[in-house]
Amino acid sequence: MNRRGFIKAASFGAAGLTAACSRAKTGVEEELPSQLGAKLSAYGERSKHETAKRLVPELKRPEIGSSTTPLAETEGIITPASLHFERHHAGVPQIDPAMHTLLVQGLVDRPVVYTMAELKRLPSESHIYFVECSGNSGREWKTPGAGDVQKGFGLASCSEWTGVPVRVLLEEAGLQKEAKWMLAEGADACKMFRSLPLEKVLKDGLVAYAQNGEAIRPSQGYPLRLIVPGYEGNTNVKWLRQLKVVDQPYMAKDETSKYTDLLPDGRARQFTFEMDAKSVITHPSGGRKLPGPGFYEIRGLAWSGRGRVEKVEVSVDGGATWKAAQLQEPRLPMAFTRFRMPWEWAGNEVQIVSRAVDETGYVQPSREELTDARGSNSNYHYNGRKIWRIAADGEVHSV
Ligand SMILES: Nc1nc2c(c(=O)[nH]1)N[C@H]1C(S)=C(S)[C@@H](COP(=O)(O)O)O[C@H]1N2
Ligand SMILES: [Mo]
Repeated sequence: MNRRGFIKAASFGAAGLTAACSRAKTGVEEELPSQLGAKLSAYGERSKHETAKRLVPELKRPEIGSSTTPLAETEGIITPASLHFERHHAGVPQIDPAMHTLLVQGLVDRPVVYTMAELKRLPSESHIYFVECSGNSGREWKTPGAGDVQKGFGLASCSEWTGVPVRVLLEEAGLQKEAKWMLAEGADACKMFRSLPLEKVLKDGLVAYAQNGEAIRPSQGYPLRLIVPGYEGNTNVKWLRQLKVVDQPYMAKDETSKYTDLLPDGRARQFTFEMDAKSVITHPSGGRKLPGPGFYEIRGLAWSGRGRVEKVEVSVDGGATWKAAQLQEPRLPMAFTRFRMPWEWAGNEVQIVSRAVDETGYVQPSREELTDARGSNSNYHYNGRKIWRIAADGEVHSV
C-alpha cells in the first residue's frame, strides 16, 4: 500500500483501522469548558496526564550509573531535556556558573582562562546532534533479545546544542606546530578526560552552554560541556573545565582500561570514536501490544556518527525482503533521523526489522555480521539490526 492509500484508509475508516479506533458516540453533545482554566506560570510543566519518563535503575550508589531515554515515547528528532539520558561516573556536581571557568592551555601561544560570561560573548553556533553512549545496546553482545526500546537503545538522545566552536577558542589561543591532539577534562569527581584528534575538534567540536534553547541541564553538564558530534558519548565531556592541546594521545583510563573493544584474537580496538550507523523501530516495539489487525505506521529512529542517514530499509518478513522507509526532514548529519513506513498487519506472527545506510555507504549490520567481525567480548559499539517479533495476539517481543 502506498502512502496515499494509507492516509485514505486511515481517514475514511477502512475495516482495519476502525477496529483500532473508538468511534464518536452519536447523540452526545460536546462538552465545552465552562470555567476558567489554570493560571499563568513562570516556568512550564507538561500535562499531568503525560507519563513518559527516564528509566532510573536501582543502584547501590545512586549517583553512579545511567538512566535511559524513553525513545519510543518521543516524537520527531528532538529529545526533551528532561528526558535526555544520563550517564554519570561520579554524580552531578553542583556548579555555580559565576565560579566556573574554562582553561585553554598546552601547545598554544596564549593560554587563557575564560569565565562563562566571557565565553558567551564569543561567536556562537547551534547544531542538532545526537549523543550516544558507546555502551548503548551493549547487553546485546552477550544476551540478545533482552528488553524494549528504552532498555536496549535509551542511552542515546538528540538535542540542539548552542555554544562556541572549539576552533574559535583554539585559534584565539594560537596553535603551535606540534599540536595534534586535544585533551578535554571535566570538573566532576570521576577525573574523566579524553584525548581527541585535533583535526576533528577543529572541524566541528562545540563548547556548549545551551541545550534546546535554554541553559544545559545539570545532568547534561551545566554550565558547560564539550560536544564532539558523532563520537562516542564519553568524549562529550560534561562540566568542562579544561582543554589542553598536546602532541599525542594521553592513554587515559577511559581510553585504555575502559572504552576499548576486545576482539576474539585478544587484541583490542582503541580510539573507536565514531558511532556506527544504527536504527531501531520504535513502534511497534518490544513490550507493546497491537490492538488488532489493520493499518499501522511503522516508526523509528536512525543515526550515524559519520554523517547523514542516507536510507533506512524496513523488512516485515524477518529480513527476507526490504522496502525503503520515508525519511522525515530535516535529515541532518550526526543527528537523529525519523523514519516511517505505512503497513498493514494481517494478524499473523511476523518479524519486523530496520537497517540504516549512511552517507558513506556503510550499512547497519545484522547481529551475525557484527559478531562474525568482532566476536562478542566487547561491551561497546553494538549496532546490530534489531528484530521485533509480533505474535498473533499482537504482543511485541524482542528477538
Ligand atoms: N565529566 C564527565 N563527562 C562525562 C561523563 C562523566 O561521568 N563525567 N559521562 C560521559 C558518558 S560515558 C556519556 S555516555 C555522556 C552522557 O551524556 P549525558 O549524561 O548528557 O547523556 O557524557 C560523558 N561525559
Ligand atoms: Mo557513556
